[in-house]
Amino acid sequence: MASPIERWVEESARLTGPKKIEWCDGSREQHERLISQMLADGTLLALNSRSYPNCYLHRSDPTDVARTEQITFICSRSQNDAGPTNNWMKPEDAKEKAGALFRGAMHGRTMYVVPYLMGPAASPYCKVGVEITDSPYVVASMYIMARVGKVALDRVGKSEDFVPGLHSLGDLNPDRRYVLHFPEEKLIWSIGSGYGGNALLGKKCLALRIASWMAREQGWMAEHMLIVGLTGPSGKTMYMAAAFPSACGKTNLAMMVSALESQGYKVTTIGDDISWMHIGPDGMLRAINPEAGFFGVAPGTNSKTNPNVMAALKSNSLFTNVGLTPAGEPWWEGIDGAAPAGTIDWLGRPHTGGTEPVAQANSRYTVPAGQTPSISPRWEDPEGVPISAFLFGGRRARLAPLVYEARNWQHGVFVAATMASETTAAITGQVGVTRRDPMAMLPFCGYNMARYFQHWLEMGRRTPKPPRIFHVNWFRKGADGKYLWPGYGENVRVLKWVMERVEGTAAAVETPIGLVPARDSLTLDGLSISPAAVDELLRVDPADWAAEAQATRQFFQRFGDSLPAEIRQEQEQLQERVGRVSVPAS
Ligand code: OXD
Ligand code: MN
Repeated sequence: MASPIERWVEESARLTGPKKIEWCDGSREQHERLISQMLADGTLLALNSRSYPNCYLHRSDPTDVARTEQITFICSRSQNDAGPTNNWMKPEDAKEKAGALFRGAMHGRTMYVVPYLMGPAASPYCKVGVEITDSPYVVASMYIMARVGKVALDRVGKSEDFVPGLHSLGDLNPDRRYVLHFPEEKLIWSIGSGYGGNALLGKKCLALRIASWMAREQGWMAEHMLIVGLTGPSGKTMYMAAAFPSACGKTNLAMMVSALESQGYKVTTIGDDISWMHIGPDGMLRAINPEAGFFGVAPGTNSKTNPNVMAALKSNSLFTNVGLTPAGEPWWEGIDGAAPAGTIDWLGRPHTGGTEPVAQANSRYTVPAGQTPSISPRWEDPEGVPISAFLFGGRRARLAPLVYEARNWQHGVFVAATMASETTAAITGQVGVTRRDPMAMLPFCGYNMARYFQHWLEMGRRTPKPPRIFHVNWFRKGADGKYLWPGYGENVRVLKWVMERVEGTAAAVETPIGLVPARDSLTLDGLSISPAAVDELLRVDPADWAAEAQATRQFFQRFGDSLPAEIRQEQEQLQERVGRVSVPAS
């Protein structure tokens, strides 16, 4: 008798009408065959086999280069379950609309069936997904980003315990592009895009949107967080998870080379994008990285901003929409060195040296996680690593100090829920617009965010030893408009302060927004920074915070009465505290 997976594959084949069906077993031969096929038909170009062995360049359709939030929907039965921050469509309407597009969409194409695991195979917390796709590039990417093939089929057996995801490139027309999540059925449908976040269904669709819904039902957490370990001179490692909106340096922080290595502080990487956390038998939150690779933004990546990933991406990697040098090597804006004469841009045209970028702004590398020299020996620990601290942050040119600690869990949830980042010209063309992005989950929370805040509050109550919560801001600027903090490897100084707060050895000063480092509790030796800059980095301006409190109050109005009372209470407290300070002394 056919298994549930086989039945779903048959049903999908009846809908999409492929010329053949190929099951992906995760074997090397199958992978190599797929690569040869893509080299032959131009889907991939081989890079220099000496300097970039087993690396390939893919150029996507020029209209299909980024995640598209406007066509991403949560298709829950009730609109209220999707909440005010998600696009919503009735499940029947979504099936009808996208079903019409899927009908016959794979005509003349091969349908690949990709069973995959999110999470280490030995972990009780990993989940099985099965992606059906007509894009061999998606299959090759899934081979890097997830554990593919037999390992997943063995896990699911004849059970129904898998998340099905149906994907087709369709005709790549942006008007016929949908990314649909049916959380009650744990089903994903994606059509019309071959781009990472829309098409690699294990990542944002399963590991965040569907998983966040499951996590709330089952009492765990699926978060848009990197996971790092900080090892101190004693040899003991403390693990932290951090959430930042895109373009705030998550991947770079995850793979940072510590500026304090000579003092015995070293950073190791467990994950750069997603963290699944369960309450462990020791009472701590235990985090696994459900992914097996890094899908990072290429522009700006170089041997200063991220030497570890630069070393990792020298083999077995895919590059999407980057430039190509005459030596057959990838090139992007901000990589070490200028573009050599004869470089071809991401559209395949000779680069003329004009203002047109060589690499698309959202061009990517896809790299096996195990290849980064900074990978933690525990990155595949089946039980996960114990998390001692959460870090939240964004780009705030003026408002937020370098680091501050929340007074307690409830306050920390408020700090995370009010997280925001100011846009940069590179992203939107509109500089300095503040975007609220609670927990960096706005585009990824698969249900009503008011309930998500409630889930956070409950997880804090249920976790005997919850992580301490911090807010960081690497992007504060001085009056001259220049960054006050050097960032990158120097950020370890902030991680060290966090570690020492958890251990109870670092001093902090109470302010209306939380606990800011006492002036001499930060390790600044070896860093050339003026005392005035440090004061400015740690300053809390009540007038700015009063304006911020107004803005967050307005943001929360979207959630109406569903906003948890605790968040409302924290909001009122902030307003009261900053108000109190700003009253001039009589
Ligand atoms: C990503 C994102 O690609 O957050 O990781 O958009
Ligand atoms: Mn991300």
